[in-house]
Amino acid sequence: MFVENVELIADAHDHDGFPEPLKGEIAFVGRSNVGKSSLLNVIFGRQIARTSSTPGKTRSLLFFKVNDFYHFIDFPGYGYAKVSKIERQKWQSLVDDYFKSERPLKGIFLLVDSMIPNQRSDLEAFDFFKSFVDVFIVLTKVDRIKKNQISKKVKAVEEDFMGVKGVIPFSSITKDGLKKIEGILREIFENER
Ligand SMILES: Nc1nc2c(ncn2[C@@H]2O[C@H](COP(=O)(O)OP(=O)(O)OP(=O)(O)O)[C@@H](O)[C@H]2O)c(=O)[nH]1
Ligand SMILES: [Mg+2]
Repeated sequence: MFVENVELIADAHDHDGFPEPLKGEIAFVGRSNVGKSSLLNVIFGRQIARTSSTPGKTRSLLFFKVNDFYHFIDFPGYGYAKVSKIERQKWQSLVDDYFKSERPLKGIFLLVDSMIPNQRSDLEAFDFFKSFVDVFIVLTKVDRIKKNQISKKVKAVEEDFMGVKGVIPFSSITKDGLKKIEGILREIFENER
């Protein structure tokens, strides 16, 4: 287990809501409904991030304080067609606020749905995020696809997302991939303790 203790400490709708930085933070990003909050709950070992089958559940930046030293951040999802223009602009300005704030960001986990072809919105998000920090891609919901489909998807992601630091197939139901993700978290924070 990586997470020894966790607490939700901020639900930020803009810059003013961001908590004081700790030693480092990790952002969890991806399209609406891809499974960000579910992944965080598995990493935390408890149901603390709200999940929903309705896309767009997470609307703000949720800062979780982990092991007293780090923030793990649950980002609101992007790319959901039914979201209004105003909601889309809100998402953009929240993300801009975050990346302009010079937070101690150590890595990004970009979640990608393993069941669908590579999406333009994910490629665009990837290009943006990788200009700031190392990006790892988590392929979600692999419990829903066959083993040989998983390796095909890993290859397709490695080909399209140039410069990705790692691709991890994951399921929040079977917890496949959790050990690998915890290993990456340990590596990222190795020098931060
Ligand atoms: N089968 C399966 N379903 C999953 C998995 N992860 C998440 N889900 C389901 O997918 C839906 C969305 O999950 P969330 O974790 O709320 O997704 P999110 O990315 O936080 O969504 P937003 O907050 O709306 O951006 C829920 O119905 C989850 O139960 C998984 O690994 N396998
Ligand atoms: Mg969510």
